[in-house]
Amino acid sequence: SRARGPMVRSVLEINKPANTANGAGKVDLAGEVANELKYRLAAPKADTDKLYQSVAWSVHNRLVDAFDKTHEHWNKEDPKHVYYLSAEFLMGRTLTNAVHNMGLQGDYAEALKQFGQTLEGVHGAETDAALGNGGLGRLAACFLDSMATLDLPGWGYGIRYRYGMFRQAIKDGLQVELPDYWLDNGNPWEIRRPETRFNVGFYGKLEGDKWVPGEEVIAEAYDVPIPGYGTKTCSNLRLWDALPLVELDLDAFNAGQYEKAVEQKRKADDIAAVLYPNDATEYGKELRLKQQFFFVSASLQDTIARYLEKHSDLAGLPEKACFQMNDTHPTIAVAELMRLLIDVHGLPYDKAWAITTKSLAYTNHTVMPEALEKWPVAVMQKLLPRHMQLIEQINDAWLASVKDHSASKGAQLQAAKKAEREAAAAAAKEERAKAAAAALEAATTPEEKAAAEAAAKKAEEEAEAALKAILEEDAKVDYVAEVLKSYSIIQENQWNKGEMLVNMAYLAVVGSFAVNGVAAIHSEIIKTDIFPQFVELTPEKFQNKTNGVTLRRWLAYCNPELSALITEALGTDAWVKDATLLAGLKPFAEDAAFRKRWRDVKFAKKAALAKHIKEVTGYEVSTQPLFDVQVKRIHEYKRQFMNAISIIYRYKKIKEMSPEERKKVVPRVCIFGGKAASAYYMAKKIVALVVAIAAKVNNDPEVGDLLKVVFLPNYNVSEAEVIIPAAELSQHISTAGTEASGTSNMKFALNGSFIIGTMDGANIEIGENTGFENLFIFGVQAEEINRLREERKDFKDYDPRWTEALEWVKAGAFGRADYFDDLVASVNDMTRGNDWFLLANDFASYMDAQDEVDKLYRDQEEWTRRSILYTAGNGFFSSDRTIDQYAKEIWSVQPCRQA
Ligand code: NBX
Repeated sequence: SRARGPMVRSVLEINKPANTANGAGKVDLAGEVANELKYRLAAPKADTDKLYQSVAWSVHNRLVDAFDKTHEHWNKEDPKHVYYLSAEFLMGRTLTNAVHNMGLQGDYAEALKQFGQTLEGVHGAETDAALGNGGLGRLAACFLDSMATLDLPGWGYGIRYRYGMFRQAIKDGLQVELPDYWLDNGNPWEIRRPETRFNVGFYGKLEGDKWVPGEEVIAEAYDVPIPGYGTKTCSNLRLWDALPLVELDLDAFNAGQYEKAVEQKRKADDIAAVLYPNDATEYGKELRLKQQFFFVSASLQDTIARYLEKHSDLAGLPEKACFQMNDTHPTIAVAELMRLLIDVHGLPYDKAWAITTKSLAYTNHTVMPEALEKWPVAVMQKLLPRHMQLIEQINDAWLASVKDHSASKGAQLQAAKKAEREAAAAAAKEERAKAAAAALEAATTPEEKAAAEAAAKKAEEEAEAALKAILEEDAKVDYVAEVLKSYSIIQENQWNKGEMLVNMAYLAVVGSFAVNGVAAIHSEIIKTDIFPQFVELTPEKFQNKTNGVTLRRWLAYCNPELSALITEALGTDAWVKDATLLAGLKPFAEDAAFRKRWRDVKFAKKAALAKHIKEVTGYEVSTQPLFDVQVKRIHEYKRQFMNAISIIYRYKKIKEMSPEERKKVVPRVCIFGGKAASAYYMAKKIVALVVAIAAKVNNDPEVGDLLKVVFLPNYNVSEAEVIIPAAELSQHISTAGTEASGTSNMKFALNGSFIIGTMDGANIEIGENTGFENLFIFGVQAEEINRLREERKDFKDYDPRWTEALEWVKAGAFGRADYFDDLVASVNDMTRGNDWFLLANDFASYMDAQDEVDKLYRDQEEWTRRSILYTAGNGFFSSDRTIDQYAKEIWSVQPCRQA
């Protein structure tokens, strides 16, 4: 049970709340829960839902105590803070996490007994806070947990979306999206701060440098306390809601113009209404830019106001505040910080620029060109005219500063081009000389000799003229201008000539003192492919910070059974805070009795998942087969389609086998989960295909338990907490060079799941930590991708297994042949220049790797031995390690701990 999780000293002992402590220093939690039930909820009876809410409100009180003490302490000590600016925080549920982090699980378990309930029992009544799309948002949530646990003064800043990530359902075999109204029952995890409000303007006009906004809204703060693990520190996630300046325009109302009367309110409501459900950018949508500016402006105003309560000179801001920009979404911060310093606080441009570039840092999470945000100048000009003006000024100053560099680089390029042309001409000349000599040799008569000589001379003259012409052409190319253009923050849209765009990543690079990628390979790729020209100038700016995950949520709390076993083996639960201690499990891999217990835990988690599968899909799966999982956003680059095609092939072969052959098959349950962005055409078809495969395979009596396929709808944080501990194999099979890091790969590995994957993202570092011999690595490497894209062959020239399975889909084996037509064509119709992600190319080695999986799974002792090595080897991927690196190498923020 969850109560068997790691124990920390209860914050009730550490932080005795004055208001609820009775004479003996013991808090009557049951009484408090009863109070919440009666007075806050006015609930006639304690059903699970009401009980959850009462417990949550009681925990809220404990959080407020810890929150207040922490902020009192930080306020007194005035340490440097980091502010994590992120459009997304994918928090999931809070109750279990908060109770365990504060060490209150025993106390609340005891209290709940009086209501005939358990903590695990009420846990499921909580709705996920799904204010994020996927990896990027969940990373932000893990970072908050680690910052608090490490006692680092730091806040998250974001948007309090009223609708989070849509809920996914499957209807008639297709994905449908349902709204996520997560605030329906109130939210016990937030504190509204009506006294913390800032105005944020949009539109309007410029009078010289002075901006007169045409629309204004109020940003109002909501604080979400973030309790650290085993510490008194409870930090803050501040989320902004948008309110109108005027609820109701009375003049309009009295004039009978009711729509106009509420127009301001409606406009404000739109801003914090809904999370954009794309995990790759929404091109040019004004409301999205409005959201970004809204939360960035409020957060910067808030921080500056707090700074000025204690200090008078804004030049000192970088010693007290560092802003980490989570991808390009908050990068309008570069212009907004400049505006606030210049327009509001009266600083000269140069001083403001010095402060800005010492305070901002930027993390890149993607190399996919379509996800690198570029805002049309026209949209920016309309919505944020002053910011556009400042961006132009920043760009001009920036380009002026790289002028000399561009001049010499341009001249170098030009000289190199000339040398290249001349070398080619010289080589051609040599060839011609040889040919001429041969012709002369072959000529027998004087006439033939003369003709050969004349021809050679003519060819020579023509070649010289051609070279001269081409060199003249080259000389006309303005290399210096080309180089300068490559540095420009404002650039022409390559798909729509004439439209100018603001490249937000470039703005971030120019405005930041540090730029980092999220895994070793990714940080190299951003240097060589995304920002090479910037690396030339300031190589020291570019860093790597390999992602991590919080071991609290992703091991200790989601897998209390495994945690208990680990704690018993290590003789301590200190690994929850010091993940390097997991290495101490290595010797236990050699212990047969320990392996048996390890297997028993995995089996129990598989049984729990099987039960869940039955509840949500109706499919019955045995707990004996290998549980093979791919859960993540649905994307072509993540190649769920390749996994699906391999399952189709497996299915076809099983059907063709004799009963004798079938006995040798390693049974599998193939589990998928993930949302397709609502407008992502191919991704939706991939979901439909998996659902269709499941419907066919699971109802085929010939196949039975040898193969089952499951699409678990509405993959989210809470689903992940049930799925990940039960996985034996997990798939991280993106085309090499496309997945920046991946973070679920780390969660699976820590829960003892094997990885089948490509040399991509953090898979590589997981291989280094686990031993590559323990991973099922396949496919080509990132460096080969460009060449292979050029060389794509007809699909019929690839692995025959690939062709066979695809043809079967085309022939309608899973129904909807017409509907799947485009999907199949996307990987096999070379006339359309397709298979961009090289599925066909990697399929053979993928299938070979899958055969290796089956082979190893037959040897359960060896399988278990290596499974233990996954958990033992991957302590490196704790977000505590990641955050420690950010704090030391980027933020210069030190822990500030209460005694
Ligand atoms: O960030 C993800 C990457 O794809 C993962 O490889 C990486 O592990 C993770 C954390 O670093 N990126 C991601 O989740 N992006 C988004 O969710 C996203 C959301 C909105 C948007 C663009 C991207 N406009």
